[in-house]
Amino acid sequence: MRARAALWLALCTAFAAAEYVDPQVLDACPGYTAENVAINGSTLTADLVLAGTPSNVFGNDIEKLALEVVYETETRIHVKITDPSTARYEVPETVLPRPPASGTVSPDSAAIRFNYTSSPFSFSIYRTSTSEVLFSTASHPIIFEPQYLRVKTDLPANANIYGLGEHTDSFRLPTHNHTRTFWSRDAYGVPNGTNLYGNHPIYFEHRKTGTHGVFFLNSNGMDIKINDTETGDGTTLEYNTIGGILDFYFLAGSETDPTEVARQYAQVVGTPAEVPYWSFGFHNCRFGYTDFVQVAEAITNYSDAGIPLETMWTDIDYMYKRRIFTTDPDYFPIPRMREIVDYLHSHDQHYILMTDPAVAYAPGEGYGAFDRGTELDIWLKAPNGTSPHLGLVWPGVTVYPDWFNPDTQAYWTNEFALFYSPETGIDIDGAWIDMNEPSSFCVYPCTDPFAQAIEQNLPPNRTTLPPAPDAPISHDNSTANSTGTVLKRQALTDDEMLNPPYAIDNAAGGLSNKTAHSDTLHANGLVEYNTHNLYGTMMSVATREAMLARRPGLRTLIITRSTFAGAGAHVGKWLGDNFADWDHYRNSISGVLGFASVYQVPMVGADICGFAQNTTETLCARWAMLGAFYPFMRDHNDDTSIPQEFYRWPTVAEAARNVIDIRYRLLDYIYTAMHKASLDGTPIVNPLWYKYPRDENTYGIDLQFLYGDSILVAPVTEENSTTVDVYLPKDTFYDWYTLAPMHGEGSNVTLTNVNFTSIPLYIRGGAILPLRVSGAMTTTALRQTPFELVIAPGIDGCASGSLYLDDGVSITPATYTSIDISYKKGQLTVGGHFGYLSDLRLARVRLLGAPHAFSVPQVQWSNGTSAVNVTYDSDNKVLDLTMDLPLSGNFSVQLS
Ligand code: MIG
Repeated sequence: MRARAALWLALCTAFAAAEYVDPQVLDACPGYTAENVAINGSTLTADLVLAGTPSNVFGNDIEKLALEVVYETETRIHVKITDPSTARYEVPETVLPRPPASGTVSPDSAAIRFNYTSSPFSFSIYRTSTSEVLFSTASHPIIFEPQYLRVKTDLPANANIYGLGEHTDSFRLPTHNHTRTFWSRDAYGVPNGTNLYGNHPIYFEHRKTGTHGVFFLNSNGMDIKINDTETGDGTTLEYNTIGGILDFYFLAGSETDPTEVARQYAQVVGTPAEVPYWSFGFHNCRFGYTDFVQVAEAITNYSDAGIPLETMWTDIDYMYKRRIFTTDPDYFPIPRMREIVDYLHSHDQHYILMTDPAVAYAPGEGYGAFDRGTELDIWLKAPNGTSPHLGLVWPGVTVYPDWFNPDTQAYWTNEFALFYSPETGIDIDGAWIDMNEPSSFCVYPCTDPFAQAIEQNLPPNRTTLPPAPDAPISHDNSTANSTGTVLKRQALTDDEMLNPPYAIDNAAGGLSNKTAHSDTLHANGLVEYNTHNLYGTMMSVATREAMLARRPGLRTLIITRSTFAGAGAHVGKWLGDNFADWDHYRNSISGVLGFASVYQVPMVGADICGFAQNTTETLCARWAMLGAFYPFMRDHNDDTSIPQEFYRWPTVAEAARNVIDIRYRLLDYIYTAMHKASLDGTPIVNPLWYKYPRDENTYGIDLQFLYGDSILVAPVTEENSTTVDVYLPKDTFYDWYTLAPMHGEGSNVTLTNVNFTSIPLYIRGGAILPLRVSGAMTTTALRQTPFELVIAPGIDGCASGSLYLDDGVSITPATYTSIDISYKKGQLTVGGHFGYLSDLRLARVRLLGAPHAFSVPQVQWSNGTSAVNVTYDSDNKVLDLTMDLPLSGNFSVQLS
């Protein structure tokens, strides 16, 4: 063994600067020794001193590191390893504020604990109650070099790992030779196994004994590799990042409730932003509405087809020469656009336009958005520090706002105020932000034929690029660390930033391909190399500010393409350019689960019916129905694909009418879930295993999911099929349509004859659903309809639910209603705070699984009594009470 280790150590050095290094080589690197270990209350510090000959795998090993471990809460440990002699880049607090620690936590009372060995240094995190090791670097030395940092843990065989996205792979990640790469990318077709638009270096690991989380707070390019151990008796997970520091948050989660870890993660990255009630309505978009008439026609056609359209969207087609903050005077003239918006608003509908970050480079052309930004000097800079960094996007040569520049917010807010002015511009209700990886059409160094072709198509006066930048300036400057010591900031040369020694597995190739070049400069001495993955989230924050400035005090809907950890606190997200095929229909579920149940970005959905390529009637029908259970429901497609509005085919139209009716009846249920999410991060969409954590059959399920806590959605998943195997855990369920009870046996139930206008849905036993009695054509009309309570008792005969309602638009509503509803031993009890009262009425109560009819002639109401009509459906065991009561105070009623 020893001889073998020595051999690997020798090889370790020899492999310097290789692109691929055998894992065993890295494991044979010397690692560190912990010295001067000091424990002070909830904090442990130590020096980590390089042990033995440097390995210098991808640069020189840093000789001395600083370790700091803090028990921040009873369920969270923060482990940070830095270079005490250099101010290395860290994700700025302005982008991701760090969570406060809750006073002094005694390690003795913590749910997870930190353990270490000094020589060679390694650390582990274990669950206090069971002593189970959750994370351990033992036998995998830490490597810390200027542009290569590595940490590796052992995990159980076939570990159940979820997260590490954005991705289109299975929700439970493969554990065999699987690499997740983090580098925001304009990822047309969203291929499996590649880096996409968003970066969320968080995973949840589930074991029968509990669920915990590990968040690696690092925005640099990285590969996270998951693989079997050589002997196959375990899994390893290895972080390989090309910058920043080692900064981990370990989340204890819980032994019994997997959603606990989601809430703990929300404490770190922020709880989701609340969205307007209307944003849960149905949205329609397409790239390729070539003039305002087509937009108007789509609005009318939806109405004629009786399909509720809540929000109409328009893509970059509206822009003049595809320049942001302009409209094409011939095809999308402002007066006509304003008529469309007025029409929508007067029909309680909404409108959203796309805004890209890239601004056309147009000196001397009187293009305000370019001129004002130039005046403020807010563009990303070329390495010379003075000329703007130029990319190539839809309008041709472009510059990009630098969100780190202190003047950029004012610029962006002003552009939104001007162009989206209610008085003179287009009065949008939400924003759609795209291309914010940031995307560019160029492959570095931007001389490829595609780029040239676009350049040749540039309008007059824009046929030449500005002169090449002067000699690079030094990025070297100084900054003070938290202890006030002035440290020299880590300085990388352009070449080091363009071609780092460790090449991450970016599907676009080099770091600078199809995006801002990695040696591009931001304000405050920051470089794209470090901050690339933050661009979309920073644009999100700036856009939210700009929207809030237009309509102070009102929530908005912002949907972004690129995200980083924490984005959900500001915006929602769509899953980018999928294909109109069954694979993408299927993998949209794991995409939605990732964002809604792990990343804390619950307002999420994929392009329904598929973005690129031509959809089909049956795919679109199935997808309309699946998409009704994405939190964000939008039909969108590409300009080169056939039109796919829901009214284009009879089957799709009928499917859409059916399912939007169901979605709208459930709207207050999901709105209530969203409100709870905004308070504490409880997921609004759940994988089955969140609710059945001991049932191993559920761990890999990602073709079924729970909308909210209690609606099991089980779409047909195969082309042209009318059959689906639905896994029902051992529990009571009720068929959504007949309301008949079914006993789940922990096995598949095969459904046949699922026609193309319906989707299998089940209510989980134990739930009380606050439903609207019927759907409506707009969410405004929906809010006028009365409520129905559906009581679905669980195995123990009990059920509970809740309802939250407010004006649906205010960030701080003046009044709200928040009630708990419970059912036990035949008694239904409704109680809570009844502040928001506008027309809330109760029209119906249905008790499912009722063994026989009861006679309930009166409901005892706090302010009186009301007659009720009672019927009983003995086939489906449904006791049905109808009434008309104000929902304005506590009440209870005995149903047996
Ligand atoms: O280069 O605005 O993902 O939804 O329709 C493509 C046009 C730019 C990509 C977005 C897509 C949008 C399209 N955009």
